[in-house]
Amino acid sequence: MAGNRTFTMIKPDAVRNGNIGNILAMINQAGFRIVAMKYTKLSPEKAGEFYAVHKERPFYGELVEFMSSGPIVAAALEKDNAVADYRTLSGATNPAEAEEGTLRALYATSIGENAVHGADSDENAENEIAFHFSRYEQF
Ligand code: 3AN
Repeated sequence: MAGNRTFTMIKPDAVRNGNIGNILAMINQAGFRIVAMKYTKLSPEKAGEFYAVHKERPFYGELVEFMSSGPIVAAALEKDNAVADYRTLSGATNPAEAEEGTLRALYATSIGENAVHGADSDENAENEIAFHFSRYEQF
């Protein structure tokens, strides 16, 4: 059965470019309910821990540096089929390949600075939500 929660971050590039409001509006219009949300900044240590699965990838250092370069918005979202539907709303990792009208087609600038993160499985969504939010911050 498809899970009903996913985890997203509005990344430092989208925050710097003034797109928090536009992205949250699209998230709401797509039918997601906000379960938890915070405006925060990841330390390099926290960003490294969050992306530990990518440790061996050549872009890991760049990714950690970018994700800790400025504030982000972290949020837990609820909807039927949340993980897959949020990845559809986000578009391809590389904005050049992202479908028209998706968050990344509209707001991402490159494969590294690609506006939003979206969990890639129900299990990772739960872990990522728990990484950022206590039980008392989820409504
Ligand atoms: P997605 O975020 O679409 O699930 P992943 O899991 O392949 O994509 O990559 C995680 C993050 O790593 C991406 N959001 C992107 O910021 C970064 N990334 C992926 N591929 C590259 C790359 N070739 N160069 C720089 N950064 C990358």
